[in-house]
Amino acid sequence: MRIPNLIKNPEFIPLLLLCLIMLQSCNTKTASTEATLRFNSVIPKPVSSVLEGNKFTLTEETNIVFEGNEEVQQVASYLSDKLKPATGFDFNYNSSTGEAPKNSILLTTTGADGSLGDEGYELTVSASSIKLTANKPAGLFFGIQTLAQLLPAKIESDSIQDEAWEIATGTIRDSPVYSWRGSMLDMARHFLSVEEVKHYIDLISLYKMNVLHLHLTDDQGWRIEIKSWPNLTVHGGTTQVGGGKGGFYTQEQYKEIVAYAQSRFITIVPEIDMPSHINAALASYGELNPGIVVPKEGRMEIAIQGELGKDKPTQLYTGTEVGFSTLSLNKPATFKFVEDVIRELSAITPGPYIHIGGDEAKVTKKDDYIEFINRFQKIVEANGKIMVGWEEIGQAEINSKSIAQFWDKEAWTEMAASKGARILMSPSKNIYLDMKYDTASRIGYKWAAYIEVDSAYKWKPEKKIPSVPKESIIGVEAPLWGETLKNFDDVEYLSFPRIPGAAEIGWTPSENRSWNEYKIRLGNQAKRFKVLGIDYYRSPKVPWVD
Ligand code: TNX
Repeated sequence: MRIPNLIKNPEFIPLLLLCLIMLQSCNTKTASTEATLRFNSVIPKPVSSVLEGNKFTLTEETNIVFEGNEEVQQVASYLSDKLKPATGFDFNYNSSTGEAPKNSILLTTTGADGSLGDEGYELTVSASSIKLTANKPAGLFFGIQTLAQLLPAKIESDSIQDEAWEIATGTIRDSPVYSWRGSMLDMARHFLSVEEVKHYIDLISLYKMNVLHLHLTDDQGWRIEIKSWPNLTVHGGTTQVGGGKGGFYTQEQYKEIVAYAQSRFITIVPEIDMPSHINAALASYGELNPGIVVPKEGRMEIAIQGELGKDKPTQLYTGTEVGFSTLSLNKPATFKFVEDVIRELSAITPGPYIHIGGDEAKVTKKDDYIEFINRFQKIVEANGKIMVGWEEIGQAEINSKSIAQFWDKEAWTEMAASKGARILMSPSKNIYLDMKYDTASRIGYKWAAYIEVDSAYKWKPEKKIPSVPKESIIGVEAPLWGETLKNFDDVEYLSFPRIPGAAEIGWTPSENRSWNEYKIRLGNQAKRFKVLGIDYYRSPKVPWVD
């Protein structure tokens, strides 16, 4: 019997159907279940993602092409560096014009939709090529973070992996709701090395955060070299909470951190905490010490400052009390010191912001406090920068350029907003990464709240303080205070998995977010956390998929 006749035979129809089904399931173009899942699990959740369902596979022949300026070329180079270790492929990147050539990833700043803004992007994955379009290089960079999440988790590995580098086809259009999406590290309480800070930058950049605030000074340590006041680090940098050896960054090292952050579109915001939280400076320069005597009850270590008296250096402090030290308006050295520090710091900080702290000035008279902040604002602005301070600065005559960081008291934040200042949202009950998850957490504090992964996610920045309008809010920042952190594993344990949630709160409009949907996407990040070696808290609230 000839074959066409065989096909015509009704008895063979079931067999024929079976063959067709088998052919379909072996269709080399259809995306795998995993690739589809990845497409639907991106964090932060994109504004719109439309899955098509075929696949693009990264191979040795895939090229990276770019269209745009030198900064676009640098993003292309970043992409090539990011994809190489795990795939082992040598991606060349060349400039090009027009559409993406077959089997290529095109990065372009031509023809982007204006509504995507400065940080938005459009990512189109077809079976034959990938096209990433944005108005600005920052948008391309954030689009690359999405692309990385569409690839298998092993793409984050630093050694060659045997893996089919499949990406589901479809289109993602995306842009952030807030322009400040950050985290803060407190190296004053426990020092962190340059390498550790860079690693943290890499981790937060995976979720499109764009600010890293460095809490560089506090009672326990001064961590940034100030050339005109060398003892700040020579002496004030030599210890930390618990009495370890501390450390500091030379200006060169600080510049290295800033440049590394810049290459990941992250702005460094340096903080010099004043007029309180200043003991490390008072211990380094006696002429700054007003010799305030504070009550002794239960605060032995604090009392030392007063006992040593005016104009003499205080002792270095390794405890964890807050708010006991202060600068004085009446000392001739005070503003020479402040001006020198802000001037040197501004000169090595390309970003627009200088954070002056301003929190918990418990032994500074209220009128003096206000005078301090007013003068800090002038000094910061004279150095061409924008002043950022904790919510307490709302009590001073701050102007509409300044930014107040809400952490606890609504009233001061409202005062700041009513003066036209922008508000950075860091509500301690929701987003303080140093708060324990629950009673079993091995490190962390609980003074604000236990913050499980769900309550860290569920709040809405624009609903937090009813009288602060959404337009006043510049964004969201997740601070990680360092008193209880001894090493980088501790940093990871408290920040993951709350960092992806904080990043999503800053990126995705509240009306597009829901915990029940988010927790599934977060659970799908477990593989990525594992490849990245992140020592994360395995919350029972999240359906982890390993
Ligand atoms: C309060 S929040 C502080 C920090 C502490 C932190 C510990 C804020 C502006 N100040 O000095 O490290 O609590 O959770």
